[in-house]
Amino acid sequence: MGDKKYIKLNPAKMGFKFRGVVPPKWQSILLDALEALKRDMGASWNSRLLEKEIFWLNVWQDEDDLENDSDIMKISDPEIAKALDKWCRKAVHKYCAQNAIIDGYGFVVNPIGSQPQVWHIDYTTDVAVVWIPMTPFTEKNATQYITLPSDTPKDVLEQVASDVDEVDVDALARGVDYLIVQQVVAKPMSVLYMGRGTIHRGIRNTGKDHRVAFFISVHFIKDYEKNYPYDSDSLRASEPSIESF
Ligand SMILES: O=C(O)CCC(=O)C(=O)O
Ligand SMILES: [Fe+2]
Repeated sequence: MGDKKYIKLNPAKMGFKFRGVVPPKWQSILLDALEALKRDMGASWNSRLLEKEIFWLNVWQDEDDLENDSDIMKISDPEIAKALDKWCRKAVHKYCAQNAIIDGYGFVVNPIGSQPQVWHIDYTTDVAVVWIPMTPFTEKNATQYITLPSDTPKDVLEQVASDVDEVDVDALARGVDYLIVQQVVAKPMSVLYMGRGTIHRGIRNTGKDHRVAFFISVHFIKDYEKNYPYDSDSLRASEPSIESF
């Protein structure tokens, strides 16, 4: 199957799907990994929470997606790191659409009192994410997302694809008859698959707990340099110096 099949945003792929619950044996790996990471972080875990911004702890990322090694929070316990890595690769096979290529995994934390995010698509139009709540996803802390009608005009989809880091939802709404905004509410250890190109955002956490999720991100295009049709700057969007422009 050629890469070209995947390049456009496709409303049919957008949205979240519940894929079941993490088997108990693997739940303990995720819990151990989070505890190990917090231990490794020491005081910086709390200082990150106090910044009240949603933050990512990338435990592993594919070399091609890495701008800078310091973005990675390696788990220092090798047993835990190895078990987690093994499970993530199995999970991609089990929970993602066919031919998914793993990009990275780690945790996303939404601290109490955080700032809401802008609507966006993660990295590129070709990326899907498995989300696993480590703490409850509630109406007060969990991800919102948008699904679009199957007949959404091509130019409207292209407009969204042209700037995945910030989606103008007002403009989007003007270009379609309707769109649907939904929110995930789910128990810890639920497996939620966010399809390719899903427009979504983290909300302000008005709950009583810091919300923690595990994520595994995947993509499908094999050769981005050759086959990704949009501005490849978006591939480097995680680099803070670019984000701030
Ligand atoms: O934490 C969330 O609910 C979503 C976070 C997110 O989408 C992001 O940081 O890219
Ligand atoms: Fe996101």
